[in-house]
Amino acid sequence: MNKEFNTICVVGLGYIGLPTASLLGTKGFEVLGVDVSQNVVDTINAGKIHIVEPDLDILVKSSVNAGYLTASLTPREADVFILAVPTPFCDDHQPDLSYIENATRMIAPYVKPGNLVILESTSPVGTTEHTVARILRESGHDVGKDVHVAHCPERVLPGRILIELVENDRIVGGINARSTEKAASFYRSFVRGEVLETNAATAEMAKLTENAFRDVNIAFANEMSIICDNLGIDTWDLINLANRHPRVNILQPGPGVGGHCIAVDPWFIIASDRENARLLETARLVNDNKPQWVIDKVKAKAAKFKNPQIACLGLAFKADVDDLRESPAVKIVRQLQKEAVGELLVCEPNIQKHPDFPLHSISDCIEKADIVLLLVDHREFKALKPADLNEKILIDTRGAIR
Ligand code: SAJ
Repeated sequence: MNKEFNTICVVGLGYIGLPTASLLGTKGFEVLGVDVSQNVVDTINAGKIHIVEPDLDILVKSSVNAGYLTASLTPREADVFILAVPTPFCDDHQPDLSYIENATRMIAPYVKPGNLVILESTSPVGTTEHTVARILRESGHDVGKDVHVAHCPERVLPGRILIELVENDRIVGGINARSTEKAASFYRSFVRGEVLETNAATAEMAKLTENAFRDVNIAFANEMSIICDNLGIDTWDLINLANRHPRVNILQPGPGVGGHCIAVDPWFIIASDRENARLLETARLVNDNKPQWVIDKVKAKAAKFKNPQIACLGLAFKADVDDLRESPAVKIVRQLQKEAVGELLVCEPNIQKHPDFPLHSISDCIEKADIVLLLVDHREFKALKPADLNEKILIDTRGAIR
């Protein structure tokens, strides 16, 4: 165990903060997790979890039971502070930094000389310096000398968080060389991947670039899928064939791009240089318009029935997770419901219930449906065979039933 860092305060106990806090707890750090929600705090202190992620329950339970992880509404003194709060965008796609500002203000009174403050939240370029370091300076800290500040973006994939937290290479960028060095040494104490050092702005941009890269590539697949559909070509066959070229690797088309990352982060780059971010903005629009294309397709098929029964398979933003945030599937089902396109039979095997849609079993959906709309390639749906859908109209937005 690194003597320099014994106590850790993690602010924000969501999809990144909680796995990070509990992982650190199992590595022998003394961790305090801070969240604004009493319910989240109580749940974690009881050794339980409020989100679904493979094996996270075991990790939280063992670190809480061993006394290495506790949760609280307020921070306390620590060697390292990790900020893992959301960075959404406002209506005009401008980044909303209020969570980062509030979290920094919250920890400022507990920070002391020698401490390390790490921003893990995905952030527009300049946030580590102009928001986190600035607020700490305004609170009287000698930032860069006494208090070290760095950005270390999280890069874990929901569904594989606990593996990727340890295995992924990490990028660490401090507001000065000493901050970078300190933060890198902290991550090296528990990460198996390589820890790569840079400055704060490059670390911020690296994270945004990774997600923008993926967004642009998914937009390419989504655009091709629409063109292929118009030309009567099976997109998935086409992509499989094109991907046999040694330098081509096309991603998978779908009903749109969801989640809290890929559909959000490119806007942070666009907001910083709109004039030049032309490809990025177009990609965002292509992906954001894909749900409407799916809705139009369903409506065209539904028009052939008097009272069409439409099975909507999946609500999550991607396969085999329970996360419905920014899910294109939810957007599509909501719109179909609003326009009363037919009788909707919704199935989402990863959640117990939904406030707006009664949930049905797969077999119930398939049995009653005239139209089967596959929205998420959950493993349960991929097990379906074309023969199971005899005489039904299949709209498979993920190419899952082959
Ligand atoms: N999607 C497609 N086609 C594809 C791949 C994805 O339509 O070929 C869709 C998914 O269905 C989903 C969305 O894109 O709606 C995003 O899913 P994802 O699995 O690509 O990514 P996320 O949002 O779960 O996690 C991403 C990851 N970033 C990259 O892969 C570059 C993860 O490593 C980041 O840590 C995470 O964003 C984050 O927190 O920023």
